[in-house]
Parts: sequence; C-alpha cells; structure tokens
Amino acid sequence: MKKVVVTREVFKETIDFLVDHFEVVPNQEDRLFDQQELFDRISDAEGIQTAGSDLVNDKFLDAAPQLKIIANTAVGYNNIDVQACSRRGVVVTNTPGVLDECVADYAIGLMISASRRIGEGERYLRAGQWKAMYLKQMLGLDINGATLGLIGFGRIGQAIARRAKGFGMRVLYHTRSRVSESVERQLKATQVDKRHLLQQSDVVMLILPYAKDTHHLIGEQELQLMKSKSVLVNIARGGIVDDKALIKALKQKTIFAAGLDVYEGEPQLDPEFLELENVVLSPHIGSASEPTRRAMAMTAAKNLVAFLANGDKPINLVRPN
Ligand code: 8YV
Repeated sequence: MKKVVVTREVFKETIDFLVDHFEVVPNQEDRLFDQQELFDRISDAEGIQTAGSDLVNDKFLDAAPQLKIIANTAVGYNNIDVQACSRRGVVVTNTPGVLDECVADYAIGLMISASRRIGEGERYLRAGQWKAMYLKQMLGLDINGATLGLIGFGRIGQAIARRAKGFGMRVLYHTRSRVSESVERQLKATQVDKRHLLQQSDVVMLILPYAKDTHHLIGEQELQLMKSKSVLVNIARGGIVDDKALIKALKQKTIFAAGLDVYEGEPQLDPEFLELENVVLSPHIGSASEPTRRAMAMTAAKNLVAFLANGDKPINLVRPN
C-alpha cells in the first residue's frame, strides 16, 4: 500500500477516509517534530498532507524521494516551493472554495473590532477601569456607509463584498484583472488603481496571495496615502504588509487602527504590536470554524485519494507560475 504522511492533527473522519486507501502515518498527538524527525517520517512517503505551517522546499523534497503529491491543508500555498515540486514531478494541491464564507465572516469581524475598538474596550473593562459611561467614551468609526477597499477580489474578496453590501458600504477593489461587469454590478463594486483605493477607502482590506511581487505591497508610502480615520485589515498573509511601517503608522496615528490575522515571520510577531491599543491581533484563525477546518482537511485528503489511489487528476491542482 502507498504510504501517506499527515504532518499535523486532523479530524478523525479524515484519517478514517485515508486509511481506506493508504498506509497512513498520522500525527493525532499533534507533536511538533524537529526537522530530522519529520524527514525520517516522510522518507518513503508517496503523499503528504501538509499544514499551512509546513515549509516545503528543496531540502524537504530531498528527504522524500518517493513523493508524488503534496496536499496542502490551506488555500494559500506560499509555504510550498511549487517550482521545486514541479521540477521533481511532485504535484501540489490546495483547498479552495471551502473556506471562503468563513474567512469572509472573520474579515468583517476584524473590521468591526478594529473600527469600534472592541478589543480595547474589553481590556479596559477587564482591568477594572470602567467607572462610568460617558458621551465621548471610546469613540470609534462607522462601518455603515463607509467605503471598503479590497486589494484582491477573488472568491473570498467577493464574499466580503457581499457582506459589505448589507452594511451599505461602497466597495472599491484593486486586482490585476477586472472581474465581469455582472459581478461588479451585483456587488456594486468598482475597480480602481491602488493609489485611488488607498486614498478613498475608510477600510482597506488585504485578501490576495503572498508572492514576490506582493511582498510589502503595503509599506510606508502606501500607509501615508491612507486616511487618518481609516482601518487596515490583513487576513491574507504576513509579508504583504511591512509590519515595521505599520507599527509606525499606528503609533503616530496616521491611520486609526488595524485588524491583523497574519504577520511577517509568524508565529513570531513584532513585540511592538503588543504595546499598541489600536490594533486587533489574532493568531491566523481566519478559517478556524469547526465545519470549515473539517472541510479543509477532507478536501486535502480527497486530493490525495483522487491522485494517488485512483490515478485521477487531482481536484485542486496548483500550477507553478
Ligand atoms: C490557514 C489560510 O492557512 O487557507 C489558507 O490559506 O490562510 C488559512 O486557512 C490554514 O488554516 C492553515 O494554516
């Protein structure tokens, strides 16, 4: 039987499904292996179900000479050197589609939290500082009627725009290619250039993949273009924002607040973020609802089965670009 390694804990139904087709090496204790332990495990694997936190590079691939497929349990795949995989004939798959609505919900949550100072209010209350209610207490920004600027307008970006419509928000978007007129009409979304989006938006939201050309897409210059009463939300990837520049903007209050689910070098993050009241911080949990994480794990497993057990085309093939 072909051997498949699952690098991190998944739901039981995913292991049960894989066991019907493969010899499975699971990690249901969710041990964090050191590099050598992991490399020993994958040495004769033909398929690996990776987590978004596994780094798949040449060194990793050298350790798995039998490997035919990497099924990443995430829609993003910047943890994987897809070119290196393709040079070795290793197929890469991801989990698009199943997490769009869940991540869109979370984006709205971060937007409201940052704009209405929900985290700050809770810290204040828990610290016993709340002595009275008064008119000018913890004044935030309105979401209703505000302008939302989406950088990236794929499935998740469009799911966010659908929600924004319900808040009466005006939606601007910036992408390389324009979406169809019918989608624009339906979502009441207008394509604009990046500069215009940054200058006009009350909330700037990042929902695009990380790649060399999106590294520090939002840096000092871009932050300076944003309104002083604006909010930045990053639910995409660390590295798209220059975190040092963002910290400076938050400290100097050249923008109002930020809501962040991702960081440069995560799970480490710049400790200066922790000192700031005007940033909402979460540990990369945009897709972390139970049904969605179940669906993501099963999608990755189905890709392994389709390709490795059934000899079919993988369902969610990632193409090297
Ligand atoms: C997490 C995500 O990466 O799917 C993605 O690309 O960013 C998130 O869903 C995923 O849960 C694994 O870490």
